Amino acid sequence: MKIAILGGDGFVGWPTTLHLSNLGHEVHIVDNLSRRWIDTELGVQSLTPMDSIQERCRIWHQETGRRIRFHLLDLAKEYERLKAWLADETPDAVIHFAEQRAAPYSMKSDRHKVYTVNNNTNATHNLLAALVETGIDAHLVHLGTMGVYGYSSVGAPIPEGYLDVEIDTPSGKRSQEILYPTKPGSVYHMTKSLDQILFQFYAQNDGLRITDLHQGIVWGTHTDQTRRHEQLINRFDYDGDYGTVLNRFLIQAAIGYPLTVHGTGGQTRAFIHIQDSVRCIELALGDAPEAGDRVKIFNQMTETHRVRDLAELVARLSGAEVAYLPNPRKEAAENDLIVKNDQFRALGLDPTTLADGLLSEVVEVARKYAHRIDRSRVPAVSAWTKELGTKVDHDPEKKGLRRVS
Ligand code: NAD
Ligand code: USQ
Repeated sequence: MKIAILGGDGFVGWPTTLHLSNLGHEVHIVDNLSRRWIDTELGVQSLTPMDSIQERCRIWHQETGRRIRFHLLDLAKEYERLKAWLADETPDAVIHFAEQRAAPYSMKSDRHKVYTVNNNTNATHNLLAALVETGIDAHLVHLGTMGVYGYSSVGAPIPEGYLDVEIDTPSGKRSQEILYPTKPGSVYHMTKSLDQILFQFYAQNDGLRITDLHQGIVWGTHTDQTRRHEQLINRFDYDGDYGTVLNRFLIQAAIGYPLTVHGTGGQTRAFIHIQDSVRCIELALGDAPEAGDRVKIFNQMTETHRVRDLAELVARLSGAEVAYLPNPRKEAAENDLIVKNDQFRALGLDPTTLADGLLSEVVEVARKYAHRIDRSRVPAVSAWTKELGTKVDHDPEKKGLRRVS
């Protein structure tokens, strides 16, 4: 297949690119490199040293003889170029990762909220409009999030996107299938909820073939392909905005930094290892909907964990301290989470779990590159409300704040 990977320079996009190229597909990356610019804005860098995207593609070619093409294009701002590119290249599938994906970054300030909504909503809508206009019959696979469902404990498993409801009508009860109600917890997660509606409309109105993957928190760093050469290494975010919880705990353990649990750590979240994430995308590509079908929605996660249990697990493995900090986010202090992931299991996904020894692999990577870590960038300082931001200090290394379990 000829596959366009929008956002292919990112944390999930790059290993997906290599995985699909390795399987023999013709892969094209489209990216505006905004994620690299955001690192500059925030004054942080990936834990792992990343080469330019052109150099990464050159190394892959040298290693495997396979070519990956890179195209510098902003999906949100360059509609006409995007349309022309799709018309010229006519990919069989388009994988859409190209959005601003950090909840804390999206809540940093009004400017960051506006940027995240403009970037994500325009990127998705421009892509949909261009697919219709060019008339190419590409399967669109979007990386959505488990976070669209929200984190209230409903006591029932979260289905894969759709919910059957019964409505009382004057002529009796009628059943209807609806999109599972959204309850986003950040401006970023809200944009993913908006994406869902855009997909629903374009699938029903124009017959676009769309798969939306509601992914949990991705952890780990290496995949089989990024291990092949030092310069193919994946990015690894550890800072308070882009670092996600388990990867943060693992690098914190590696550098002797207290594990930064927000609040009581009672938040339960869905997780998936990066190797499984790329495999799921491969499986979704092979299971495309037909024109006229509803949007196909998968829950792309393999296990759920409570944040404090993860911290305790990492502390046991590494001897790290655990710091319970004031929570900069507005979120439920405690929630349960049961998620259905039957579709990927039926397609053959064999989950990699936390127990598979990969936790120590991340700690080793972090130890190797520990000299690149700026400890002052570890605290999560983006607050969901002004009140949460000004009242508390989130740095566990500051004297008097640390409460160790
Ligand atoms: P990332 O920030 O590392 O990568 C996103 C890539 O998209 C970057 O290379 C960025 O430069 C590019 N991009 C952003 N806006 C663009 C635009 N307007 N035009 C062109 N390129 C643009 O993010 P990631 O962690 O790889 O996540 C990829 C996708 O998966 C995101 O959509 C995210 O919402 C979703 N997701 C990620 C996780 C996770 O834990 N990382 C979990 C669930 C879902
Ligand atoms: N948390 C801590 N300590 C930390 C960092 C986070 O306790 O140092 C807590 C947060 O308060 C939150 C939970 O851990 O309760 C998860 O936070 P996170 O930053 O790991 O994940 P989140 O903000 O939800 O976002 C990440 C990705 C996003 C993706 C989402 C999937 O950045 O792109 O959509 O995971 S999900 O969480 O399933 O919605």
